[in-house]
Amino acid sequence: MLQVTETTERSTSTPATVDSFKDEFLRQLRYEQGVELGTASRDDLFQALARTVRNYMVDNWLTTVETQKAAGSKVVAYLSAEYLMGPQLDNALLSTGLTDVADTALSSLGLSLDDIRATEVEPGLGNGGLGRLAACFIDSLATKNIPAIGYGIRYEYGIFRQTFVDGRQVEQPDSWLSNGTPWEIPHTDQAVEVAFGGHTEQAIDQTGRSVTRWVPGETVLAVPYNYMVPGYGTANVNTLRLWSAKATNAFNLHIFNSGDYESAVRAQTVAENISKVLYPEDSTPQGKELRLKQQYFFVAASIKDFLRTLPEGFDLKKLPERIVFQLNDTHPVIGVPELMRILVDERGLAWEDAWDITRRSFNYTCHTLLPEALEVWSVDLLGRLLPRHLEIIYRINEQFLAGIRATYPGDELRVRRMSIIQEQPERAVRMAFLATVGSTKVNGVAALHSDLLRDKVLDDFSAYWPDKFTNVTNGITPRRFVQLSNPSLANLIDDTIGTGWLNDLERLKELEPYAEDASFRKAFREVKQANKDRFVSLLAQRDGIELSSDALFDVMVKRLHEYKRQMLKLLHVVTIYDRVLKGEIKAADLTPRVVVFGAKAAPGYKMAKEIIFLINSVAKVVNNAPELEGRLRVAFPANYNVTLAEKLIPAADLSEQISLAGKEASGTGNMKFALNGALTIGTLDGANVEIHELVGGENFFLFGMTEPEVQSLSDAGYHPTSFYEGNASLRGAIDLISSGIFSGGDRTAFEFVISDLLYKDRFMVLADYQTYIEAQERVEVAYADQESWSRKAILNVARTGFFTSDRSIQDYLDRIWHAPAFPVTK
Ligand code: Z2T
Repeated sequence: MLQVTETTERSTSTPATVDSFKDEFLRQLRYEQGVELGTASRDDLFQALARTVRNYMVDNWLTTVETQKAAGSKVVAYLSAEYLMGPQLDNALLSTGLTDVADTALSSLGLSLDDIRATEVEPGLGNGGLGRLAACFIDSLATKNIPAIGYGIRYEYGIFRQTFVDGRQVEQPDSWLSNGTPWEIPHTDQAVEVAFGGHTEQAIDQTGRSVTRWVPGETVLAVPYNYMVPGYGTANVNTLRLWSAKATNAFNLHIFNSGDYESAVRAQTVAENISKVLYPEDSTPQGKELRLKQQYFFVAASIKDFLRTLPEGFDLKKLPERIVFQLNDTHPVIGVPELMRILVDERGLAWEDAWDITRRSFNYTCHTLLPEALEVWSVDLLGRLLPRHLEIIYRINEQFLAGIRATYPGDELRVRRMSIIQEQPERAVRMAFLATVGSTKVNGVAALHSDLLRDKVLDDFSAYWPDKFTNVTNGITPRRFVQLSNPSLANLIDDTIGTGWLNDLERLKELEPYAEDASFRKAFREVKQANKDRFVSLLAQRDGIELSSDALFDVMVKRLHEYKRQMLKLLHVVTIYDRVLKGEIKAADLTPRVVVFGAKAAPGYKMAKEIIFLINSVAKVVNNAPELEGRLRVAFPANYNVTLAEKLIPAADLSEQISLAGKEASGTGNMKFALNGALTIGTLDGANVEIHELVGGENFFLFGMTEPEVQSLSDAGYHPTSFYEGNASLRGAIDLISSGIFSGGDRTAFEFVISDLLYKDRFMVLADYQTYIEAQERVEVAYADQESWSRKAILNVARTGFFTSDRSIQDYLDRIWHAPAFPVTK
């Protein structure tokens, strides 16, 4: 039998052979799934295979946990309400080095790894960029041997499954756990209690001091579920710990004692609802009570979980040497008053000491600039749910504002601006301010974003604490988004510059000279073509969408949001159609183009849902328009998720990153596309600025206003109607939509969208229309010269190694965490 030692010894402590792998797989199938090979369902096969691979990670995981504990090294605790992990099997095979072993073992049983991997249901425990970033970061932390733990929530239902009914989005529950998941290990015995509600009272402690005590109204259990997070090219396997809510024994006792069995059971449901479902709003929090409960639930459990690992008698003043909590946006910021409560109320520390420890233990990453995306919690709700925390927040605020008054005597306007408590339209806690006050460092997620945070959103704070503010530009894991999703490109890179670049991504620079090598360009184009073919057959099978792969693939995938401007992309599509209908251009002269959209709308976001309906309506007509001679196709596969992204991104020629400048904090899809050899058409927004700088202006289709230009236009008074009136092509596109041609003659069907564009257009779609169309014309010209296009595409790959999340993590380490790597030796 084939013995694959070279790849397996690196990271598994049990060297796997094809035979031992096969034995373990068959054992799993028989004794864990309880089926015969001959009658096993696809899911049986997947579960058995996944657990087989998982078990090859366990030894390294246990060793990692033990060695890190013994060393007492500093731990990075990443606190995130979302982890958008994507399918796990391939990544586990890659990091254990077992891909070939598994493939051979399964083949010898007459099974196909490809078929089995396609059955995996991805855990969609996130909305979009923020959740996917958390997943990339824990991958890089493990790869870089950093003692780290990811804490989050094990939602029973992740992000909804999107379907289209008559072109409109309909949400279905994502019951990703219905067959169970092989990747988790629950620890009911390690559950911790989390309290809510009740009131506070004054008490006298043993030393005769007056102390505040929180007398909660209810408690729930937080049960941890562990997921292994294997590093790549290392034996290090870190932990992702997701909490699930369970009713406490008190609930069960209650069931016994009360005659009212029914309402007792109902109370149990209430407790367990906490981790029931992920809130599907990206960047527009709804202020729901259950959401605040979720936040406190996972943060309180996580802090307790970490504190109990400290040795008896540990001097809490040394806490910042042992842990650093990273707040992934404001969702976990209730951890700041929670740690204060533990230190002051439970551990008896003086307020000042506790405050010093707390501030030194937390750091805050902000992910937005949109004012409506900044979380606030009404004082009413917070006081009801967490009365002691509200008192602590008040005291933090009092002290903080005393400092402001001392520095800026008489400046009460400033005090009101900076207060953690807003007064209008209702008294509420500004979570971003609490996070800023309670943290050592505050970072934005791309250079431009960090500048705008410092100079606009949090300018008073940066004036007061200039050293608090820093930048860490986002990144993506090249293991998942190059090696796994684009194996053909990865192979070509291996063959060209050798291996080792996957965890040293700047080495992609070595590809630069090959941009001038015609045979490399040809090979590179063949990779892209093969990826298009692969995507086309996937879409035929997945959605029944028939496409030609012989076209420019123009892709816009991201959450549906007005600021991201899917409408601008759609106006381009409609403009082409309009010009062909009017005979201004000949269909035969068009570069065949496939426009792919992928986007979920928050279920309560009316405008976003209407835009989805409009895109689907335009697609239906355009795809059947004989005038276009099949030169323009619009595909909008439903339920864009990580699984689809991994197939779609490698197939793209053109990456649409067209948000209004100053609105997209970073974007991370933009990085994935560039690293897979797509060219970007984009504005100077978020990380586009850095991509543009790195790849060079000749290799990027730049258009649109800059952030300062947006600001001046807005200051001067923006009137979208004048752009409509002054631009015939734009008028043509908008009029075509209003004509009813996309709605069976109904001229009012898209009024909601169109009248907003004409009279409000908060994100200045009409102002950027002309330069966008011109940039698309440059795309057409550039694509016509395939050799030159390939050169540009190759340079995009070669010059974007900076965007590995390994580099982001190194920046966090250098600028914020200062936690040493701790390689695990087996
Ligand atoms: C989110 O995905 C992002 C920002 C949010 O602000 C919330 C969510 Cl759920 C509160 C995104 C940003 O929009 C995007 O620009 C960025 O790349 C991503 O976070 C990761 O930083």
